[in-house]
Amino acid sequence: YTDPHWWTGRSAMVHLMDWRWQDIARECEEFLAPNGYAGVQVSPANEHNIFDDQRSWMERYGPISYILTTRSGNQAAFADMTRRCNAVGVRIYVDVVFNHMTGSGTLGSAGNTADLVNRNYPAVPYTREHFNPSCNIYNWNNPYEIRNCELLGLPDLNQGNEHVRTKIVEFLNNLIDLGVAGFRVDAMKHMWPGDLEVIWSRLKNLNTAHGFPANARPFVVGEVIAGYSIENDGFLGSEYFPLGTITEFRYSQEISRVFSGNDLLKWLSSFGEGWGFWPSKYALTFVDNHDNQRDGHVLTYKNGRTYKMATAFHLAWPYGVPRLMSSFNFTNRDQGPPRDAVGNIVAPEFNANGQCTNGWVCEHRWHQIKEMVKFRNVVGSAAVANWWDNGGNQIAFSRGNRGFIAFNGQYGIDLSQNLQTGLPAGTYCDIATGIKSGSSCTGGSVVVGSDGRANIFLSATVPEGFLAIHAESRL
Ligand code: LM2
Ligand code: CA
Repeated sequence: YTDPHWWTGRSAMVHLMDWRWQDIARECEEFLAPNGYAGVQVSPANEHNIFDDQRSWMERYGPISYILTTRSGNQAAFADMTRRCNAVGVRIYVDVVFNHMTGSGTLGSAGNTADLVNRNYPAVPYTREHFNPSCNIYNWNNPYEIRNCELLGLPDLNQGNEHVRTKIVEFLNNLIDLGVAGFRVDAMKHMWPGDLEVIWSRLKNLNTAHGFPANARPFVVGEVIAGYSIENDGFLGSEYFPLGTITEFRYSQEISRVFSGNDLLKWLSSFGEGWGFWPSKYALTFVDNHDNQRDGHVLTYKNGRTYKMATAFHLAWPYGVPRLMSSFNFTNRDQGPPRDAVGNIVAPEFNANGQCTNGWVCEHRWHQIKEMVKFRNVVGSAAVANWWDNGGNQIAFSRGNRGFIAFNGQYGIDLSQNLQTGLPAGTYCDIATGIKSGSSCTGGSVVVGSDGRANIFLSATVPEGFLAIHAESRL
């Protein structure tokens, strides 16, 4: 469950939060595939409660049934998306919510209803006997409470119940039939690993008609926050390793802390297992996700320069399975995605530079981020080499002889050094400031000598804060 089934030469996924299926299909064809993106995490696809006038994004984490009709489209549109994205080598991972059902709102996006008082969800169907007895999670270190009581007061399904297992398996197998490559499992730490193992064992192999090899198992990223030690959390994240990868929240917190200026960049030389994070194979990494980008503790699109630097490091560094965030603009936490007068989600619109304009942020289209995805694809599995730092906030390293990147996070001090890039001699286009266009570069360039060394200059005020060159940016 740890293989994301990426096409050869691709290496990063992006969460297109709250995009419609038809818009994702088009984005796969027109932008993601041509720019080497490997996959998309899509928002929950099953029927959810309709909240209020604001049509908050949170709606989609309150299931009403497993019918695939949401604000993003219906099952036919979902199937069209997976077919078109798989055809161009972009995998679809769907956010699945089955720890709980909605605890508010009684009308669903497919027109079904819920009777909250009686725990009645007829479109599944679930009734009271399928839920755990009602209790609050008071002690987050108690493994029984976090699994069997109600997260945020949401009615908690009992995954030990045979009928519940059957309904979840049917739901996930329907998505597999429709061509998904895997799942983002919401609230995974609130479900027992043993119950999930039974459910996983009943899942089909991925659909070969969508280009997956025979016997391929779905990729899984489980939302598991913390779980660092029995003492702190009452359970271990490693209990979930047999089920796939899990979200490495420490990665998000620490990379944000470092690039916010609260720690030295030089310590990044051991980022990953060296910082006590999960083994790389089981770690899903991100700078921000749809939850913590709203909490103000991590870097997000709102930070601009430091966010681009953190994301560039994220993509340049070989640890974990990287997931990028692609947001809609928000000014309050609960705000929903861009919509029209009657509440329907609207398609992203693009300016002449290909940047989103009408409320969608589209970080994945930002020049530096798009180009760093390419950097990651070009360097492939080449090892980190030629690490250099100034003892503070200026760092540089290569990925074998395939790519080289330097960061200047030192306030007020230019980076001006003659450094070993590991690359063959030549003139290279700096992808942070430009792109290669024929035999010239639209931005800065770097001249690498026959000894692999180059004069690297990054002024303290350069907007991007980093410089990167790779085998395919050679002029
Ligand atoms: C997650 N991961 O494990 C999601 O990433 C997160 O976004 C979800 O919460 C959470 N688990 C449950 O799926 C979000 C939001 C919550 C919101 C829920 C459900 O952050 O604030 O809960 O979605 O919409 C809110 C209230 C809650 C209330 C619920 C009504 O906080 O008290 O429950 O709405 O359905 C009665
Ligand atoms: Ca639970």
